[in-house]
Amino acid sequence: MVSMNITNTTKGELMRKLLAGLVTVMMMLVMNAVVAPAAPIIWIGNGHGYELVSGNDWYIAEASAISNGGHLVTINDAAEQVWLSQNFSQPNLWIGFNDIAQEGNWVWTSGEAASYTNWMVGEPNNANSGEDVAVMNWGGNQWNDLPVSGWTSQGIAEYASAPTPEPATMLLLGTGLAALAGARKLKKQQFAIMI
Ligand SMILES: [Ca+2]
Ligand SMILES: [Ca+2]
Ligand SMILES: [Ca+2]
Repeated sequence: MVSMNITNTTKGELMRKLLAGLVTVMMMLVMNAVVAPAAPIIWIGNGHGYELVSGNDWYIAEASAISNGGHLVTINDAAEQVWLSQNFSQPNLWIGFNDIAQEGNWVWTSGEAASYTNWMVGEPNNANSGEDVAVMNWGGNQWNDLPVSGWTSQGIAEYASAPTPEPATMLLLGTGLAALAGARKLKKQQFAIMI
């Protein structure tokens, strides 16, 4: 029997490692809950991270996205649009599409080519005194051009680089079964992958 080959010393060593791993993971979970903001969710279609950013002004939302290493979302194709609508259901979310520089010439703040649009019928209409920035989830899941402020208070940021597991998390993988289970739980919390 296998158990006969395990000495009291190795059992003790195993227990010590499991306990040490468990304590470390619990400390990390507590620290994570205290210091870490909600992490971006990742679309497996391109590996990019996405999250809501605040801003009742489009420029503030874009600045927030830039400060976190990205831009307001660039919706490159229908697949990305579908995923976004499924995972961000709030109405009227700022996106990076704008015609600020030249009326009628819509560009993305990321600099990516404008290869796809999803305007609601009749939009963009540059209504009232001018509408130069866009939201998604307008009247469902389509786009509308709006003034830069006053209509919504949130946008979606897109980050080209997916978050990577922290080195401390990787080290825990070697500290026993408890550590392994804990690290998986932590990783799942931090990097929820949504299809
Ligand atoms: Ca994109
Ligand atoms: Ca316009
Ligand atoms: Ca409009």
